[in-house]
Amino acid sequence: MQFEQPAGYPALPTYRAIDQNGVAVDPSFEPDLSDEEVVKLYRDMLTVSVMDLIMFDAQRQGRLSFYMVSAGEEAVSVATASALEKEDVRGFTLADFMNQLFANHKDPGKGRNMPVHYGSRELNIHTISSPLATQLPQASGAAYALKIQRMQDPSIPPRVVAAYFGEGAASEGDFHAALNIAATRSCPVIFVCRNNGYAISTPTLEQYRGDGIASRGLGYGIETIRVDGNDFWAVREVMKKAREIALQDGGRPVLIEAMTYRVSHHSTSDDSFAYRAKVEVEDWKRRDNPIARLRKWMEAKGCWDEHKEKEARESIRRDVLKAFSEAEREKKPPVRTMFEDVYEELTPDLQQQMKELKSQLERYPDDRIVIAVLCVLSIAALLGVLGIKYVRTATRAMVKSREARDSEAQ
Ligand SMILES: Cc1ncc(C[n+]2csc(CCOP(=O)(O)OP(=O)(O)O)c2C)c(N)n1
Ligand SMILES: [Mg+2]
Repeated sequence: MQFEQPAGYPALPTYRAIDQNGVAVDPSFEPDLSDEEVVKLYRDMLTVSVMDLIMFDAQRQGRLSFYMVSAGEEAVSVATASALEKEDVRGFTLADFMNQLFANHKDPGKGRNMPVHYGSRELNIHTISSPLATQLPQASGAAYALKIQRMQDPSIPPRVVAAYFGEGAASEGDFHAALNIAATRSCPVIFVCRNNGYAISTPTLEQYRGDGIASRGLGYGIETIRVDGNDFWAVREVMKKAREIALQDGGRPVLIEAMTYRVSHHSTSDDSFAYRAKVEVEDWKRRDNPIARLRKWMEAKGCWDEHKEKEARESIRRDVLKAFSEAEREKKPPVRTMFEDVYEELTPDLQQQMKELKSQLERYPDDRIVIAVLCVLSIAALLGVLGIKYVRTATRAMVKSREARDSEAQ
């Protein structure tokens, strides 16, 4: 009799196509994109990163309530999406991002969700939801539906579901339920785990004792791969293959664990230097970064240089700022939409709540004015306090110097 020891098994390998210097390390790796196509995807990664910097600052200026950046993880999203079919997810524009962030009337969610909870019915993007891992059983269910649809009507083009989550979300029960049902029902779903080292303040060391998230896929009988998430080419190759596998034999689930590092704070509500050293982040930034890595590969190939980089960053910045100010100027959705779309007709209690909200808004037509007045009053009060203090100090000094003069004269 022998108990199996986790330590007796080697860690699952990590697939890489190019190294930190942009040099190919997989001898079988052949880029499948033209120079123009790679440049387009590189610009997509730059766009994410430029938009992140601008929107993080915009949150700090109070122009939106919340934001989350993707710094360090740009390759996972852009490269995986690039390997999906056009009909699946591609085509979400800067205007779409901004309309959601500013919760204006062009946001398909009608401003009812927190910023960064994007979604699009037209592009088959299920709206992001905050409760961790709830999307995973939904993804298995959606994939099962796609499978049955095709069984009933083979003329429907084959499609897969891609579900994204962090390694922290993989601690939820929903993760396990989703993998098990996808495996037993053979659903065409690709689970993409971004292992970025942290679940807000909890480092992976405190999240699990096994071999990351990938080892769990094998436990459920799912084809699994671990990939270097900072390697654009490796992630793209892996996702292409995963799509192929997911569509085999009428449907099969796949698990991808993309190893990366969360360079930024978790969100605008987090200060990561309260739980990790600045030097750790600086080290990562210097050592490896998905954007810098693809850039090195493109430069070595001769399709990119310093001048193009500068031009690209400037034009992306202009595009982001244009979309930003257009979305910020748009009207907000009507108040009534806050109460609609759950029931076919508004229930009496919802009608009552809507009436109360409307009367509050009529009483306080623009709470921003109230806040502005309060700010002015507090500044005035502060100046007043400082002023009184200054007058007191100056008076004391004058009295003292007069006393000194008088005593000298005496
Ligand atoms: C069910 C649930 N529990 C807790 C939270 C609070 N929460 C939001 S994000 C997060 C960490 C998620 O970490 P991870 O899945 O690794 O994703 P990352 O933020 O690193 O991309 C937590 C605990 C939540 N949103 N939902
Ligand atoms: Mg994480």
